[in-house]
Amino acid sequence: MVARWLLQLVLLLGLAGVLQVHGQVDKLASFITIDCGLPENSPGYMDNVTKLRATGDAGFTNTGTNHNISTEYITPTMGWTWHTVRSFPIGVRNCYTINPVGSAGPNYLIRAFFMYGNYDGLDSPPIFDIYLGVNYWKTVNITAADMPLIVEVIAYVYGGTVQVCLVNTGSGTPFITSLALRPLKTTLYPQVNATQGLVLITRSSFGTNKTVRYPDDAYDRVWLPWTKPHPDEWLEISTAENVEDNLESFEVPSAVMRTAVTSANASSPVRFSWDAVRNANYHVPGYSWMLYFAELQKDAVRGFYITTNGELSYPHVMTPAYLATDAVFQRKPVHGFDRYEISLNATANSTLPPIINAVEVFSVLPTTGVPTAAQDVSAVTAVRDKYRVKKNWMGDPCAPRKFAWDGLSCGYALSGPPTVKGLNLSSMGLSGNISSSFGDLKGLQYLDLSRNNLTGSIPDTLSQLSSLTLLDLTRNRLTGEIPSMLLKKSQDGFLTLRYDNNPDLCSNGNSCVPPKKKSNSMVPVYVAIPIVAVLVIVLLLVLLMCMRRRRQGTASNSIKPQNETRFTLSHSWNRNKDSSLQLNNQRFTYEEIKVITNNFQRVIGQGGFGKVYDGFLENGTQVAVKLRSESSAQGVQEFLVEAQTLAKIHHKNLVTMIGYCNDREHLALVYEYMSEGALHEHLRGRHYDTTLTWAQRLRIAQESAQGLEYLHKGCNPPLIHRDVKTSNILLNANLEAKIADFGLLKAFNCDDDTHVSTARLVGTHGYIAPEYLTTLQLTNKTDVYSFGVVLLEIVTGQPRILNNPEPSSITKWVQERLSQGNIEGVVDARMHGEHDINSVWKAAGIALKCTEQTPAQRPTMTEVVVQLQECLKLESVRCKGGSMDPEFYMASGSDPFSSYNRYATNQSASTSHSNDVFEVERLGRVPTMTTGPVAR
Ligand SMILES: *[C@@H]1O[C@H](CO)[C@@H](O)[C@H](O)[C@H]1NC(C)=O
Ligand SMILES: *[C@@H]1O[C@H](CO)[C@@H](O)[C@H](O)[C@H]1NC(C)=O
Ligand SMILES: *[C@@H]1O[C@H](CO)[C@@H](O)[C@H](O)[C@H]1NC(C)=O
Ligand SMILES: *[C@@H]1O[C@H](CO)[C@@H](O)[C@H](O)[C@H]1NC(C)=O
Ligand SMILES: *[C@@H]1O[C@H](CO)[C@@H](O)[C@H](O)[C@H]1NC(C)=O
Ligand SMILES: CC(=O)N[C@H]1CO[C@H](CO)[C@@H](O)[C@@H]1O
Repeated sequence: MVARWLLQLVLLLGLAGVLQVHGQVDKLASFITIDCGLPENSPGYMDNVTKLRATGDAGFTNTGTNHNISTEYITPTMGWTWHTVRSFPIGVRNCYTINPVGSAGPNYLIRAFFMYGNYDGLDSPPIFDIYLGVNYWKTVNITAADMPLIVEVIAYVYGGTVQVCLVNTGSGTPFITSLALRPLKTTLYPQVNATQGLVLITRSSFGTNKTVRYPDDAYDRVWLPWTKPHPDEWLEISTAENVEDNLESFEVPSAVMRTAVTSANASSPVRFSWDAVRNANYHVPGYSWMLYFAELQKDAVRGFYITTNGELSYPHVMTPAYLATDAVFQRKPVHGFDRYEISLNATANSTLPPIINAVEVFSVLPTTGVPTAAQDVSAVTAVRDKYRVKKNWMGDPCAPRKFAWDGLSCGYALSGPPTVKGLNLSSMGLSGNISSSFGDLKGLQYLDLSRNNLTGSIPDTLSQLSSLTLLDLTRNRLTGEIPSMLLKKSQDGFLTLRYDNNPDLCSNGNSCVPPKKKSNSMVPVYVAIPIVAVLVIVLLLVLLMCMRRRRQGTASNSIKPQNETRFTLSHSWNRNKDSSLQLNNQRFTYEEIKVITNNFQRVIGQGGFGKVYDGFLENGTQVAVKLRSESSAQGVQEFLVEAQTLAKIHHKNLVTMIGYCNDREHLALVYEYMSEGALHEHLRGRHYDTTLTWAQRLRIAQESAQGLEYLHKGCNPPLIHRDVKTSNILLNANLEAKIADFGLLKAFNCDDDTHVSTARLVGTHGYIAPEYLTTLQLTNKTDVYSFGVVLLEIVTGQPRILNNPEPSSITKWVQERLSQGNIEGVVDARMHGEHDINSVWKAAGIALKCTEQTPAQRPTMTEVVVQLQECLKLESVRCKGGSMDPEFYMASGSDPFSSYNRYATNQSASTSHSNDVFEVERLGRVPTMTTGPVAR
């Protein structure tokens, strides 16, 4: 039936003169008719049928390509609108943005046409989704090349902007034929409100074979003839008189109401039905319909009952008024049926059979998705337009979550709109000055503009971002002073500011030279140094010194620190002001190592490289000494890599190397002593009985994340740890976490490589990211994956591989429980429920996001640090028993990383078929009505 209905519409749009064309042209200037795929310079045209102007679509979208449908599908009577389409081969979501003129709205009728017509020569009609703004609207399922499809919705439009987005769901390239927008009077369709729209199923006129639309219908609704079931079942009747409409709610045109059907004899009912269409996105949509009646015969004695699926849906006898529209409609949507049959049964004393003039059927569309906060939208849009960002920056920036713009981190509140929390525009080729629009993103926590060609000075507006905790401006061509407010924030430890005004260090080849001490040394700086060059230098130095020392012999037995080599190659940018900017490395002889460890008396650890010993320096400082054994699997290479790395990087969350020994036979590294051992031992090992609290766990997670973030972002070239695991996270007496074991560390090259390939797989089973296992390609997301596994262990206290009874990864174990909303079944029971539930959900969500199969879907460590900070804040509020700063709560109540929404409401359809299911209202001139629901 639908197919026929649609084909009729094609005819309608193609045949000039089918309708009586009235004199008024473009009466409603606020109508917008867009013929998609017209050439950019086309002036548009006037539709012969409606006399409405159609324009091209160039002003409404800036992506996609124009096509003509294949000539074999063009018929002589076909309207122009069907001749061209615009298709969107690139990107998942592509949008049309329409700002209607005037003060129309907020309710609109929005209509999209699709006809494939083999425009791409592939003979393969696609299936894709269409969204109205941030809300799923319908799945467009094109089943044949010559099949026109019409998708129409009546909806409330936010903020005066209509966005229609086509989403590629992997079943072909989305395209569109035309798009129309008709503003509706606010009183029309009372079922439509901000959270509920109506998707058209059918809009039909009975007793006619003409189509009615604009100008007969002032809103350009299209009323199609209802196809008769059997030629003899219905009797068509009509009048030449005007049918009056006093109903503010529907305004059915007289041309529609003037015709009707009755059953052929008074004793048989008038029946018609439609099937519920199951939807990909929400299982059983609710339905809402309107039945329109008007008596066309003077002095008729006509009365009937209205039933739906056999149940009386209007509790009175229906006696339509003469030449005046009556409407019976559903205010609340009806759920739970596969098929809806309306039956009109005459009463016993009725001399005439039942009558019906018109019907509209809609499925109800939840429009509960909330768009991003308007101020953030205009700010990021301004940024996009200024720098011509070439990403998927289309449609709403943050919503729906799965289509959030690349490079944006959004905060999703329990109530209120999503907001922009982070912006990563690193390496995007941005040029020009820094846009002041960044300053309008009031909730921004981190902003990464590194590795671009930005020029000019740092705008003052950035210092007004009160939530900003990280600002990376490195490797640009910025000049001028840092605004004093920003500088102060950074000095006070509220902001991590990365800034260098020497962008060419990496490429001009002299990067191995340690930077001259800057006169303006207030600003923490880190400098690019290719690791290879450093390696060579350090090796040379080490060799030189060893030779010198051998000449000197072991004259001194004292173990005084000897500041022979100063590695000031890299500076820490962390907020810990105590950490010195210069790292002094001590070199020890083997004899000294023996003294330090009291002849290797107490073993405190054991690894592939050999043993770790307890020891004391001369000044009483306790240290850990890692000695490479002869039989070590870990080669000299790894040992040296670790030594070089630790010599030049320094961060409060990376274990500190105090010194080293490297003579012909012996390699040893001397570290700060971490009295509480490895995290692993606290979760499942020898410190098992001292249960870590949730706050302690979060702090450990956050500090480890900071250590990794420093490797990824603070070091140049970036470093990948490759062996992140709970046994490589060490805790000191204050339970501060530090990452250890850098033997497998790998550096990226300087030239913005996205990954490095390695010859062999290293790492620890259960922590290795899937793509590294299969392709041996490394990115910093490899570490993010391992960190996700660590975080899951921290939350659950479970090992990374569980045996119950089949071996299963911790990721899968957690996913299964969380998808059932079972967070309590996941949290380490040893915490006895002493934790903020939102904080745990959020942490678990972060962990799962980190262990996504696709590296691109994993967050960066910077994002992880920020998110874990929010977890800590939630937990600390619980501990204090206080209430949260409301703005923060909004940002963190629902986690941007988590795909598990614990607030998800059970959307299962109501299956109760109680009598009030079909509760209807009636509008009209109904003198006989004394009781029952009457609107207005
Ligand atoms: C409108 O009618 C004119 C004259 O019959 C015809 O040339 C033109 O192609 C028609 N336009 C459309 C859009 O069908
Ligand atoms: C598309 O329509 C065809 C034919 O009606 C149907 O078999 C198929 O399941 C539909 N696909 C989707 C994704 O709705
Ligand atoms: C819209 O209407 C539905 C159904 O009557 C109702 O549940 C919902 O609360 C309404 N929303 C608003 C924002 O009024
Ligand atoms: C409906 O169409 C038929 C031919 O298809 C025609 O004979 C008849 O007059 C039409 N009826 C109306 C009401 O236009
Ligand atoms: C209406 O007619 C149908 C079909 O004859 C019948 O099944 C149904 O019970 C009738 N309903 C009422 C309320 O009379
Ligand atoms: C036209 C018509 O149906 N008239 C009456 C028939 O009987 C019912 C109740 O028995 C009345 O409510 C109608 O008004």
